[in-house]
Order: sequence, then structure tokens, then C-alpha cells
Amino acid sequence: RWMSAVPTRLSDAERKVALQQLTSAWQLVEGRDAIQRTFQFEDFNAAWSFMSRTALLAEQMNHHPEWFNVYNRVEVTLSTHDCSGLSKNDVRMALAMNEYAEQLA
Ligand code: H2B
Repeated sequence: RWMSAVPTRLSDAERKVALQQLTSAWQLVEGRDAIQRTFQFEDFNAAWSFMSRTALLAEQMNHHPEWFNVYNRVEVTLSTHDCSGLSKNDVRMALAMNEYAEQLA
């Protein structure tokens, strides 16, 4: 695989726009430059479908979520360790997850 460019941290202005775009479902994590959202689905099957779709995108983007699943709940934290903070990749991933969850609702 080709090496991709190292992502850069969002500026304060970019971060503000991104958070508005992502809706209040995503929140900044306290004490860490990361965003977090908890998704809840009908059952485990829907949660796993969501995770499968997200996993395919994560591999494509070479950008991987931190997440925790129990039954129908998926707790997601997005951050970019390559830049020790939030990058466009986190925003893109969050938007895609919103969409996948919407489709599985
Ligand atoms: N995922 C996330 N969330 N942040 C990163 O900085 C990141 C990643 N970097 N997946 C990639 C992999 C990097 O570690 C590899 C070596 O390309």
C-alpha cells in the first residue's frame, strides 16, 4: 500500500465548523483532543453490521476508530494519533458513521 500523507490537526476554526456539522451527538472528549459518540441499535446484528461497514471504510482510509461494543451499543472515540489530535479523517469518519447508523435505524 502507498504511504499516505500524514494528517494535520484541525485549527480551532475548522474544529468549530466540524463539530457543528457533526451535530451534538458527537462530543469533545474531556482532557483529550478526540470526539466521542455512542450509537444504539435495534440489536447486536445491526450493531455488528454498522461495525462491519465502518471497518471497510477504516481500512480504505487507513484511519481506525477506538470503539467498544456490548450487544446493541457501540461507543466510538475518534482521534488521529499521527497528529495527536483531530484531523479531517476524524470528521470524515464521523460523518460516514452517522450515515451508516441512519441507514441501519
Ligand atoms: N488511525 C487513527 N485513528 N489515527 C491514526 O493516526 C492512524 C490510524 N494512523 N490508523 C495510521 C493507522 C498509521 O498508524 C499507520 C502506520 O498508517
